[in-house]
Amino acid sequence: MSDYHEMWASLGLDLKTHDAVLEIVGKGYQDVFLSQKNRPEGMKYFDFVMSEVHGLRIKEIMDAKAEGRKVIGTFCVFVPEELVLAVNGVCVGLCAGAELGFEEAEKYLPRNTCSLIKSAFGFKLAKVCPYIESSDLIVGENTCDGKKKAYESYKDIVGNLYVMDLPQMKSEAGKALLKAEYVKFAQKLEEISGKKITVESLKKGIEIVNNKRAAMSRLAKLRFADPTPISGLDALLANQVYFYDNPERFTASVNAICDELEKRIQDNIGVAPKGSPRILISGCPMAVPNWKIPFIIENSNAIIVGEEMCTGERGTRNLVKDQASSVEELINNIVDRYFEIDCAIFTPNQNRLEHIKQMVKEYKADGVLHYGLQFCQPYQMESKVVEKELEKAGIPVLLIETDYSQEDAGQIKTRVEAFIERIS
Ligand code: BJ8
Repeated sequence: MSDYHEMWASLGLDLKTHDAVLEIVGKGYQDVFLSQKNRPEGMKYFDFVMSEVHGLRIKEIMDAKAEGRKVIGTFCVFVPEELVLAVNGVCVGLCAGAELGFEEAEKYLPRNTCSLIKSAFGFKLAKVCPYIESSDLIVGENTCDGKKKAYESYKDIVGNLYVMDLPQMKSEAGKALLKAEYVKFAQKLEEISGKKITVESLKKGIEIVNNKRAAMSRLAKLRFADPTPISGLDALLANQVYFYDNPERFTASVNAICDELEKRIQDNIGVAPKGSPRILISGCPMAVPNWKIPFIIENSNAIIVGEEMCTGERGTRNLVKDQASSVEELINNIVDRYFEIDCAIFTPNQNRLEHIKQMVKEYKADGVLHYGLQFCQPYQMESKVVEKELEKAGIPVLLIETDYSQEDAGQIKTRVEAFIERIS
């Protein structure tokens, strides 16, 4: 790896803490990913991306900024990357999956705030995230109460926060609100980039993101096979890298893995023996380096076959229709696609229940592990409804509530092992 210290210093990172973070994440990556057996060759690309996630990728982003392109940081899959690309911007995910800077974060947030929100504060306050520091605009969204209220303080810390309102109900009024917010966001992007969104530029943005999502769907479908050709950990990694990488290069790399996996399926090669217990994970998103639960599952002789999460199918399914002759019609098509996202902030949220059941069937899952972050009201509340609905359908469910610490890993492993025994 090249020496990027000068670049990190120019971004105002705390070099000592940042070096320590890279070392811990690098070690974790070795233990979790590189220790897996029989990985697809194509995962080498993702290993490289991860080794350079604060290096080469940030260098590329800085080069893009030098060319006048704007970097837009996001915390939610409701922020349409298509619009960012339509002004030739770069879209990056800012969610973090590690317990860092929490003490500082708790000066702004109550202790009983979910780890995802705390880490957004922690990473900023500890000055360890080059993505936050290189963002020209950070987009917050009024989703759960935690995020909505936290952005009021986050605004003062980052200084370049833009907040998007979001509906809470799948009604006509809700859809109209989403459209109004996307139109406003498009105007904001035009204002900061100095570029006008045209039919051509928006169609191009839609095409790039559709291709990225189509590649992820292709990868997901290959996991229907038994034996499964790729581990859940590696598939999750692709879902996480989805938020950082150059979209076109990412799409090509995922499609290359898919070619390899198709060959594996033909040759009956899998990462776990045929007939291994198959688990679907459902719930809150898992941001890098939050690999605790998948690591436990896949080191307990089971295999994860799908993710009903925003770092998974909730974030990548459904494409935007690109047939339209005006920017407004294209924005309508974007609204149609994003309005289908069944995040637990919506009430009621029957579509999510149907989607989980549909995924269980398609992926031939033997059981569902519902992952809820501690203090996450929407997903914790909904987990009870999910449990009831799945049990009614004869699908075994395990509800896990956890945070970013490793303290409960042993206890979770015991529960996961018992669950796997039950579904085997
Ligand atoms: S569309 S899941 S990315 S809001 S875990 S911060 S909900 S208290 S992340 Fe999300 Fe968008 Fe929905 Fe997806 Fe709040 Fe829960 Fe914390 Fe959460």
